[in-house]
Amino acid sequence: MPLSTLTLSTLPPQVGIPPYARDADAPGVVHLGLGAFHRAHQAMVFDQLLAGGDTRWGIHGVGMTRPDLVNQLRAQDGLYAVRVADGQGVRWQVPGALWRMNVAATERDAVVQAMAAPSTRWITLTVTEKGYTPALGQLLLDGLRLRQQSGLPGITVASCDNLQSNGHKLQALVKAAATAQDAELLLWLDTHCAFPCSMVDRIVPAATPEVLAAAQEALGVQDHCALSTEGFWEWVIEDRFADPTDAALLQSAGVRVTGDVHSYEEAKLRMLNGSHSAMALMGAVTGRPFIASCIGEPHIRSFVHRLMSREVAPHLSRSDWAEYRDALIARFGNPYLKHSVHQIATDSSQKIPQRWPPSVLGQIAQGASFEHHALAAAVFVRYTLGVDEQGQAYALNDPQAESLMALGAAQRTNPEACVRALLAREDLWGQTLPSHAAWTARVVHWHQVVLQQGVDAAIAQLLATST
Ligand code: CS2
Repeated sequence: MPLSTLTLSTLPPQVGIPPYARDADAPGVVHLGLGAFHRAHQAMVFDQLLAGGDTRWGIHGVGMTRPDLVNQLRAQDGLYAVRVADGQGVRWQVPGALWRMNVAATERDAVVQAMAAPSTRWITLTVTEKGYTPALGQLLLDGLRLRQQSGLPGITVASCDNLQSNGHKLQALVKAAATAQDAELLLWLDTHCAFPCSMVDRIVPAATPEVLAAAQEALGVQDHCALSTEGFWEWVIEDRFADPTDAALLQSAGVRVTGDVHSYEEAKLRMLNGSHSAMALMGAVTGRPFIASCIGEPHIRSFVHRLMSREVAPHLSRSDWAEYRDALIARFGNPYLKHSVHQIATDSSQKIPQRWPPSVLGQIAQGASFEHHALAAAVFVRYTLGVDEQGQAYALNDPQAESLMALGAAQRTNPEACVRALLAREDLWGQTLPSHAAWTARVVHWHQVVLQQGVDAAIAQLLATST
């Protein structure tokens, strides 16, 4: 018997279950992007609000492309277990906030209707960096147009992806989908809808067979959608809501509502995500499977510590960065999180621009060293070979995979030209770095060391210097 409404009452008493009716009301939130992150982060915040008696936070979840996940969740009535585990302990919880589900690719009309449902008050999004396409803008605009035409109130549309100024980017994307006939709709969007920026944080790896087996053991029933995460979570959101009373409600559930999301966003993108990408690429090339296996190596731990302290922190507006750094290093080492380096290396072409260039440019402006980022960039170039240092082949899972591999293929025969070609790409590095001779020279240098002596030796060499 799988986990479902029917089997919920059979779960052992130590498993947390929703203490509220899950079918009495219509969902108040439409969420786009039903991946692991949302289900173990926001869905658990909304679960708390529902548990507090506010029935407006049920989720109409939308998988963007994958019918398999939505089908599995439907078969379990939107229920799944989350293992929350770290040095503080291990507990299992079944959040109950996911009430309805659709797939945008095959059930677009149902998604548009959901956005325009009278009960809907929020649209939230975790569609990943590459999801911010004109098609997404059009989907949202169609839903919002239907709302406006039906005379319904405006809503809050909150991007929760790892993009700087995500709310502004989303608002611009939605508006860009409008045509000359939409003047009234645009006015309505500006006056009645809110697009707050937000920073979300919780490490939620894609589920592994080990987690599914642990779920079966803990629940006594099968759960095909179980997830594993850490105790830590953070959601910082700009105080800009269609319904201003939502601010206090979210705060009551532990969300930080502030006028200054920017300092949290930049610290998280460059410290956490920036280190993640560097470790993921190092792990992929050296054959270390998980982030915990990387940070468990003293030389990689020192590299990450120095990357954050010397090259990222000087440009952050958040002043408590030293505690933040130490907390991150502890989180990366969480042994319960089997966070695959290849999962994080996925879509690197879309992630690097947010994560590395701002710190490199900051260092350049101060005449300071950017060696750690240069080494990380060199490892990225090495990663495009598609084979690790043990000779094991791996796939590049990236919308730019083909062009990256085509450029990277020449690195054994003509390494310098290959690095130059990859560093010339403005879509990855922005407008300034591609023409920065010293940056290019240092990446070329580290790439040579990586090719000739391997990633570990390159890291050791960098650590032996004081830069
Ligand atoms: C990771 C993030 O996959 C990745 O790119 O860096 O998913 C990271 O785990 C989250 O942003 C943590 O909040």
